[in-house]
Amino acid sequence: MSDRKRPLVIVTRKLPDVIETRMMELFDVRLNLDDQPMSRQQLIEAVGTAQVLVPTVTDRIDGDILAHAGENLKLIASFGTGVDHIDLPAALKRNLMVTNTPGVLTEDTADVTMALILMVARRLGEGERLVRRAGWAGWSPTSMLGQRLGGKRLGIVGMGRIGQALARRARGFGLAIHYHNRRRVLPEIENALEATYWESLDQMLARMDIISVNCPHTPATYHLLSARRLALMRPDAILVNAARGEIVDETAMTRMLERGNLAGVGLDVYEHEPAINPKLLKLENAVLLPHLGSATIEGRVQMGEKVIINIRTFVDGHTPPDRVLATEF
Ligand code: 8YV
Repeated sequence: MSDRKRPLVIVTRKLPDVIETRMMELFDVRLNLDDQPMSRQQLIEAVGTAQVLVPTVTDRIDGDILAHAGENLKLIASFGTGVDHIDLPAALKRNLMVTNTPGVLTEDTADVTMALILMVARRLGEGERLVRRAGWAGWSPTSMLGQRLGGKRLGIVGMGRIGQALARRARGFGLAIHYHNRRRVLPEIENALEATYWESLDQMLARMDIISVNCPHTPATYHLLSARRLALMRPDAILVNAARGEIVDETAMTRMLERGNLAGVGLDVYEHEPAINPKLLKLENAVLLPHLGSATIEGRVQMGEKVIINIRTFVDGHTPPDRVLATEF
């Protein structure tokens, strides 16, 4: 068995070179250089051998996989902030520590969320496609008119780090900030953002021009935007989601778009990633991105550094800084 300071660490996907090199220096590490996602069987073998597993959002670490965890496995140091791909109660039952990488992808994800809002409201994806297929006949006073952002109301569902970072950006575009959250945020944050709190999500949905989903996916937020709640939105409203696909009922949302009951959607995440509802692909008023929220070189390196710090702190016998508590989810 490897010594305590050089634990056997199995990484499920290719990480930035600089992170992999540092892991080689510090740990007895098994990398995945060709970046092929691991099969269930490979994941079972990995949890049966490793002391530390480093998964990503594309690995489903469910109870069945964890039932194969070997005695050596002590830590799941996930590369990413969301932990909905890990069965936390099952991990807790096996006394496994779970860590994530919060904070370092906040600004990047807020940037992409703001970009989605702009793309949908101003029809930028549609315009780009028009130019590429040589369909642009030249400027016209009345073609491709979108909606002005300034003066509209943005309702943020989930006012955590990313929700607040989005609010700061949105204010610069002249949007009024509204939000719904499990807990009301501190008065100084509300004041700085001039944000209006809605205890009732239903009431907020019915009154906003734009809704942005920025909460984590947990059993409590699965289909939070259900068919019933989506139907409360105004037909001229826009919905964007850069959090998790499972929070929105994708089938109901697609039907509403098809019927003109929603003006447009901007999505960076999907209910059954990487599969996308084929009907969405046909809709001009849907902006579809491939889960790019945290996809910056700087962000991915910082995420890797957090993974290393969590592992090192843990093997040194301390509580890692980004310990995930099952009670928070
Ligand atoms: C990450 C994300 O890239 O961190 C998250 O929760 O959704 C993404 O931006 C991904 O999770 C990496 O595992």
